[in-house]
Amino acid sequence: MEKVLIIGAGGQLGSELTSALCDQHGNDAVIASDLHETAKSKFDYCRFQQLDVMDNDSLKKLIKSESITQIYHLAAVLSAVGEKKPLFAWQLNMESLLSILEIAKESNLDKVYWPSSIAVFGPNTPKTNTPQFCVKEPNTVYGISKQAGERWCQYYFEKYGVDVRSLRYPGLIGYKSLPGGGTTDYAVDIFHKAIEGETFECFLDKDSYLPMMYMPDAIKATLDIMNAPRESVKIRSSYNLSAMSFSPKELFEAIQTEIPEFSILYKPDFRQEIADSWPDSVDDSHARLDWGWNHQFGIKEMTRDILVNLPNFQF
Ligand code: AKB
Repeated sequence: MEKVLIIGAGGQLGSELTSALCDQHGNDAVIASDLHETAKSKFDYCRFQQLDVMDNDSLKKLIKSESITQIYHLAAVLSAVGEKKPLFAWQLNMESLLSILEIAKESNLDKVYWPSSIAVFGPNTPKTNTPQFCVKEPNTVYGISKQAGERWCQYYFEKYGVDVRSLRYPGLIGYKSLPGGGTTDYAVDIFHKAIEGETFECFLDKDSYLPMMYMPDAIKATLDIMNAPRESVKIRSSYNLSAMSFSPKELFEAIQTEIPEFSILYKPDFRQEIADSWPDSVDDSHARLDWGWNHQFGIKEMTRDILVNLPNFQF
């Protein structure tokens, strides 16, 4: 029987992935963990353990005492916060990954999941339909840590057989929890302002195209790659993953179709430079070919789904 530990479960992705993993493995087979004890309130359906991923002894003890077989390591400092606290971001993002890879090697864990990001790409990367294999040269600390992390994942797979799997997520958009500290966060915040009847101040320029994905697609992709046979997962750094690309103006217009009185102001800040260094769109044909990835949501379907569900959601 699998026993699954989610690290950083209280975050945007973890909050939704945890319940999907409970559906798959059963509530008793999943432990949600987070640095913040307050995250516990999100997990009344499964076990919760307060855990600092940088506390190696506690991490090892938990994995041993609970006979953990799979880890989803989601704790990270994202791009915008990373630029404010570069050394902290590097330390957290790298040390936590390395200690989990070491534990996976020593304890023969079945599988490890670790998210990468479109942030691995940089200003010298081809911007449109960015290929899986190309020049990267990220210029944010977050991107540098994700690129280095990808190399370590591949290294641990090749040298020690650690079955680590990874996706380069685009900006993730969900309505069930708020994101924290990313450059693509505007695409979540905008829905809250639209529902509240407020003008939205966008920190990116109206034409900043970025790859994006609705959360149900991100959850599906994560489960799909983790459930794929070992030999189908041919890329052991991280897979490009794509669903849609849009600009703030296009998202605003999609929302305005449903809420005609909605208004927006564009006030680009330091995050504009980060967005400018990332691709407009990515080519995810390897994921589609190797383990059958297919997305479901485009901008229209996502916008309607969020606007129907968001007002009923209790945070
Ligand atoms: C961020 O904006 O930092 C993240 C990401 C694209 O990885 N959402």
